[in-house]
Amino acid sequence: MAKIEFLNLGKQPITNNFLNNPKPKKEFFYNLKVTFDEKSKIVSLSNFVQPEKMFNETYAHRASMSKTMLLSNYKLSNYIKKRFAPRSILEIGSNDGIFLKNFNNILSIGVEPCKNLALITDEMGIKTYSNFWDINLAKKIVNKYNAFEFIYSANTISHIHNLKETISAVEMSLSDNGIFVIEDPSLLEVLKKISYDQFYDEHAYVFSILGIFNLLSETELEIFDIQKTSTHGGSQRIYIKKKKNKINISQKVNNAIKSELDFGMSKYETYKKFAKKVESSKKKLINIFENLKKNKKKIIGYGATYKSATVLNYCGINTKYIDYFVDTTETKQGKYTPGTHIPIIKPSEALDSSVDYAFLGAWNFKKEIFSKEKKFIKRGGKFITHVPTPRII
Ligand code: DWN
Repeated sequence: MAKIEFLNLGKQPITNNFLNNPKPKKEFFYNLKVTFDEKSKIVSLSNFVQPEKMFNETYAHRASMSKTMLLSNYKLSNYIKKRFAPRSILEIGSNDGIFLKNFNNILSIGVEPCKNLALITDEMGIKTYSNFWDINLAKKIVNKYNAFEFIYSANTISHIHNLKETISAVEMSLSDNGIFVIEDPSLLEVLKKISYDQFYDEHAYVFSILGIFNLLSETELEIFDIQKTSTHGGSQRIYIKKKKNKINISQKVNNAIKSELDFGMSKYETYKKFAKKVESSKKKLINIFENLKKNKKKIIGYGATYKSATVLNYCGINTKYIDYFVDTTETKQGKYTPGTHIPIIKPSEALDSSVDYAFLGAWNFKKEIFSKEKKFIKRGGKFITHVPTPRII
């Protein structure tokens, strides 16, 4: 059985490479292709980009920039306290502390390779290791603090290339009754929503439950519960325990696997069909931009997300179509989007009366954005989205 390529999204930049200059002398590009492994059912990028090129001290994404994410992390932390009452927590990929800051009364340790982010949580008083997660780091941390009762990792395990080592490092860091929770975008949702922008340099994997189930089958870990969440356009929270821990396994696990099998996610043809839909999505989106530009409409981008780099570069949407992007993240403001070199500005200057349309780079925060931009909507301003199908709203 083999790994088979099913999607080619063309030349793509490093999504974190927000540029200081609209005409950079040098910019790194790679060919973004996506592969299905017929044996493990895992979907991954065909070629991984060197981690140090992506995750370093210039990392721009701050999870706390959205009210939706702040609330979601607050609610989750309360739920974890109630359901598991852990006395120690390790977070792999702690970003700016959006999750760990809710646990100030118990031992909380962060792991965050991006030094600028690790500094933020260190300053909050949360001991943070600014390293990549691997066996050596796990050994070091466990030697110092013992095994953890709760390990959490949101939007990070899908970013780490060596899955087997990642899981072994978790196995050695988790106490026998410990709980490991991972949260990442759901592959089923990507296939349903044609949200092909979940594929980019950092997303080495987009996980199915099936893939994680197969990955864990050779380890001492197993899935015992699953929650679907609406964050990041449709994610899944997978609850994992050691096999020797006798917590009941929820029926939701079998149900989720059945839904994926019913959707055809164990078959290559399903992914090939998805690739055809991606091509058609590209044509439709370009058409929308072309028509609006013919009619001299002013279009801006809303949310200079990492995801949007895939759409913009794949569809060739650049300054010919979009005047600028607006983004609340200070470290992105004053810079230019990777590959397409569109200026990024701060919200106070963005949606003036000259703007007719805003392309939703942050389509996953549509609700939050719509409620914030009532004035723009009231005066006839419209949004463009490519999910689930390119259209004007
Ligand atoms: O996995 C990853 C996710 C969790 O975060 C990383 N690999 C990188 C990053 O991906 P992203 O950029 O696609 O994530 P978001 O959370 O969809 O980014 C939203 C962006 O939109 C932020 O830059 C903030 C911005 N934003 C805004 O300008 N106004 C967001 C909201 C809600 C707003 O009102």
